[in-house]
Amino acid sequence: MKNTKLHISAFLILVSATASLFIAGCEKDDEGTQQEQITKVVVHLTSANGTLFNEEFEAEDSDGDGVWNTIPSLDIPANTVFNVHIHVYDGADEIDDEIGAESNDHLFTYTVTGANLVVSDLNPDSNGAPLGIDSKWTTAAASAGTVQIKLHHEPTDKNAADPGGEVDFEVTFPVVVQ
Ligand SMILES: [Ca+2]
Repeated sequence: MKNTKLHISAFLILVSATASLFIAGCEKDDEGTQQEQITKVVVHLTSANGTLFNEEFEAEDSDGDGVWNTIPSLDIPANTVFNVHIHVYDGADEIDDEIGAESNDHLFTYTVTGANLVVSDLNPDSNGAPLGIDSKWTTAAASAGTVQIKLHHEPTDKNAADPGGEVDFEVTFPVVVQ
């Protein structure tokens, strides 16, 4: 009987210790939401007109230090409209849902250089300001350049040229419109 009681107490201590660890891990920092560590970003382009194009491009930063191991070239057809979604990973975990749940604290920005590509229609956060995990990409004539995709954390002004806040990730993909 005594032994059973001891076992139960030990079990309860373990449970409460685990629970505290879990709560600490999810705790918000003083500023608001926790900054993410990003190890993989996948750009998923689907042509808006049917099945012409449906491809994922994965950039990897295995240790999440912001120096990328691999960045593929986005080779995409000319004169095409795409629906684009960005999948974001922290290790094995896809964190798109977390970003969606904290949509007011996040903003994806897209800076195109050189290529005939326009990024528009960033999907909104829960206040109606841009989030941009989903967007529309429109290509024109064949050309080459880059697109820099940046995830801002707790931006101070989502509509400013420099939205402020911290950067969860920043990756520049070569783009070939062909
Ligand atoms: Ca790295």
